[in-house]
Amino acid sequence: MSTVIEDIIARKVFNSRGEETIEVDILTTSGFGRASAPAGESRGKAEVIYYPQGGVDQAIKKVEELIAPEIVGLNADSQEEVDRVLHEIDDSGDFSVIGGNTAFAISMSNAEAAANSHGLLLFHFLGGRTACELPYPLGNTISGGKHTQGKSPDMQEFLVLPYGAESFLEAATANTQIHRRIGTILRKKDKLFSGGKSDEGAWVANIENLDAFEVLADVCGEVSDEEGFECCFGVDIAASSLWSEEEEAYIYQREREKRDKGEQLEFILELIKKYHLVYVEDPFHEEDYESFAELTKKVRNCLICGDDFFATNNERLSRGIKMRAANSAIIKVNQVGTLTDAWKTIKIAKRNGYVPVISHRSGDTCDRHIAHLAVAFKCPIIKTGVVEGARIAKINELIRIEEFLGDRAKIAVLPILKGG
Ligand code: 2PG
Ligand code: MG
Repeated sequence: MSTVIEDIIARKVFNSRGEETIEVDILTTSGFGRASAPAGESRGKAEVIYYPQGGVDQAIKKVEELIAPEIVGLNADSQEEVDRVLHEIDDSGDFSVIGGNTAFAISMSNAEAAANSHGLLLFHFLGGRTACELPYPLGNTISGGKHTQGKSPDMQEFLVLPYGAESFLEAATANTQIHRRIGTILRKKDKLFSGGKSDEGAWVANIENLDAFEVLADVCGEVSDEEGFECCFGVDIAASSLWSEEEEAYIYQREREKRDKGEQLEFILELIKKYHLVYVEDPFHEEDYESFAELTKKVRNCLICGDDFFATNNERLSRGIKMRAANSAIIKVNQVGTLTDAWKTIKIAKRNGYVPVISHRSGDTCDRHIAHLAVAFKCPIIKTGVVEGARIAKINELIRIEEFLGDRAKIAVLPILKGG
């Protein structure tokens, strides 16, 4: 079988928000791969630039005129070489010439084309025969912050993690039950609640931050008892969107509170303790390495995860590791552009005991690749929502992978139990 790239086709499609995005097909002599790029709403400053000036149309032109002549003829098996050529064509450092999402769609469709040429599923091709660990699904149940409009909590995502489940299917089932039940409670709590959901399919309600934690605590407790395993929860504060440089404080509009650096640290510590949070993402703005390190030192059994903070960027992660800032890192391939770059960041994270959390974007497509990356790269958590088409595409793919693996499938090992 031959894995030589014969053609590359780029087109404009839409993401779950109805925004234009790029999709790429790669054809080899004996296979085919397709990938479309997602988009974030709350983006880290260190992320690559999604598109060149002129948007998706310009990106497609770049594929046809600049990229195709260099990529066609390469071997799809050589992922690193394909990704290196993308960096050679665009050596801006932030992919502003061809677009980070252009690089993403090419890199990912190449991986799939290679796997398909060998007649293998992507996770098997990338992870080898030993790849048989399923991640825990970390699911968004209540939205706030930049992911909502109008009245809602200041914090961006209230997340559930059914840590005690023994299979992916069991875990995903618990998440849907928790999500549904939270909807019922919100109907009672917010008289004007109309069942509205955010881009990620999480509920949007007129409640305070702390109310959201109370609802989560009640529902997770109930579902844990019924299911007979622990369903824990956490939060993505997305603190860069609360931080005011002028006031040197985090502005909680909903609570009418301002918290300086020290107060924010105390507040987060109290939340972890009171609600036994097992996961806290971006509790500080993306340049505050010191506070990340301070918090990490003070907690046990709780993942302190960097998203905007690390931006899947291996240099930022390495700096964080030196300071022991955070103990977990979100991995979003389109924050860096290529699969090789993201894989490098995952390896650095693992080598240093940081838990990699592979993640969707708030504006996503029905692309299922991150489900495969979670298994291939042994990421013990996948953050991909609970309901909504683009999220379910990934959840359902993991259910299929678990079935495909049969007796060999096992759920990931996570070095957390209870926050505190
Ligand atoms: C986040 C993500 C995904 P966005 O902050 O973790 O939930 O949001 O894609 O908007 O950056
Ligand atoms: Mg985040």
